[in-house]
Amino acid sequence: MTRLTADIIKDVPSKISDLDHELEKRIGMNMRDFACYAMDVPANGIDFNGYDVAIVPVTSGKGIIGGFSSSVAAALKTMGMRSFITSSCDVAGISEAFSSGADIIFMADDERFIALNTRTRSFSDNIWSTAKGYVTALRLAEGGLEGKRVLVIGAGRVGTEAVKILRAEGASVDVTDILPHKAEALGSRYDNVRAIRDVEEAIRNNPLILNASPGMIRGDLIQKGAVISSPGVPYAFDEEGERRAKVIIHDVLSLGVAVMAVASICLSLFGIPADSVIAEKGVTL
Ligand code: PYL
Repeated sequence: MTRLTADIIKDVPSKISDLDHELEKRIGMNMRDFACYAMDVPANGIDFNGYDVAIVPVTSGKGIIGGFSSSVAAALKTMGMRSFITSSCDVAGISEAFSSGADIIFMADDERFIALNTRTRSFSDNIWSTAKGYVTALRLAEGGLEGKRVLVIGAGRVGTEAVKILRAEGASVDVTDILPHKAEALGSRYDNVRAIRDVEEAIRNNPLILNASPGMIRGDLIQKGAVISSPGVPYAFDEEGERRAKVIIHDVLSLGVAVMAVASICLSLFGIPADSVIAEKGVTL
């Protein structure tokens, strides 16, 4: 997964309500209701205001990303949760979150970004939640994925989870990656999944695309009326692509965070990472 930069996320806190309104305009749901929909939770099934959520800055590895914690906090606040950023980082920050009675703790190092529910000891993961959110957005924009073929660009961690979730929704998947062996591994592991080497041909032939890659996508390859769901960072499309596509769904962090928040609340799997369980078993709530 591409590491975010302060520059990529600099506008998230100030633009979060615009994103929420944009989402509502495009798919008829705000971020909170969309995340509930993605997790099969009744829209009014969670009292979001009843949750104190801590975000703990983590200094390990490549260190803190300027604006990351405040972007997460802004997304959660937009959902109606009481979010705060701990004044301490790392273990001190986790202990601060616990002693302040946080119900959920969001924290990310360079490997994983999780939301740990201190009440139920379940946790959700950003990789799976992002894939779940963007497959759901594609389904909504397309009006259903059962029996359809979807092109997944990028067989990294988000793309791989998206392949699993798309299959669980009854779609057939073409998957391509700059490293062909990664797509071929998925093609040989799952039926209804084909590894495609020629990405340009694949984009020309597929009107349904989930882009989970960090690369730019040439607009002249995109079919007119294509429906594109794109968690890939940075934003991958040029003006021609925006002209041709019917819709391109993209944001840099908030949709995944919103699904993480709902997934951490509604999952009570004791210490089992929701991503590996749900994606494999297609567990519905
Ligand atoms: C979770 C994001 C989504 C895309 N790439 C992932 C990423 O950038 N991960 C690294 C997050 C590091 C956060 C840093 C901090 O500010 O607490 N440890």
